[in-house]
Amino acid sequence: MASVIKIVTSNPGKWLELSSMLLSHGIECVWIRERVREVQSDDLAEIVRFSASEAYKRWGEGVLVEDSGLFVSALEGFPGPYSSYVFRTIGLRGILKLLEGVSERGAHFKSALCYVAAGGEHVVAVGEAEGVVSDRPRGEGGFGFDPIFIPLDAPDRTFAEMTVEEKNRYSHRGRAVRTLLQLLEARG
Ligand code: ITT
Repeated sequence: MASVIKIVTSNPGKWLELSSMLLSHGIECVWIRERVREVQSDDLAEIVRFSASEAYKRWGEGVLVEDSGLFVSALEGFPGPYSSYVFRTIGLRGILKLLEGVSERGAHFKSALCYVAAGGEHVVAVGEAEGVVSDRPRGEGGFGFDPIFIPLDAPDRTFAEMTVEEKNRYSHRGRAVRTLLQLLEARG
């Protein structure tokens, strides 16, 4: 593993969560605050592999890229890979509106991480968090859809009502990071 991981994301919330987790494992991080080109796909792992290759071309080994999204069951998995765009356009209110009167509120977040190791080898790890969409936004923390997502593992609060450390314990991103670290440790 490179001595410093270069986290490439335009999203400050992702940077905060990824870097605080890695730092708690003694791994130093730098933030490359850029949006990398994304390929269109329904498969987050495919999207993140492509973005990681783009990041590797520009910044070399040690880059870490993440692609994530919210998949709402009653909406057939929408917004999924389009979460970033949907958040910027119809936002939380738009998702709540689409679910008005819908009792089946199940949803999950997915995160796919790709780290590019020495020689350009891509290491991919994924994580998921199951939960439900709340009926109104709650909490000030986190980012994106956090105020309307209640994880099954801590069903009394939305992600936006948790500290960064708590959210990392239950989140898709936290799970993906823990898997990535196991994969990197196994490689030595
Ligand atoms: P980069 O591509 O630059 O990393 P981005 O925000 O555009 O930033 P994505 O394309 O992966 O990243 O979009 C993910 C979107 O999904 C994100 O903008 C949020 O709207 C939503 N999302 C992902 N993880 C989330 C989380 O932990 N909490 C709330 N919303 C999340």
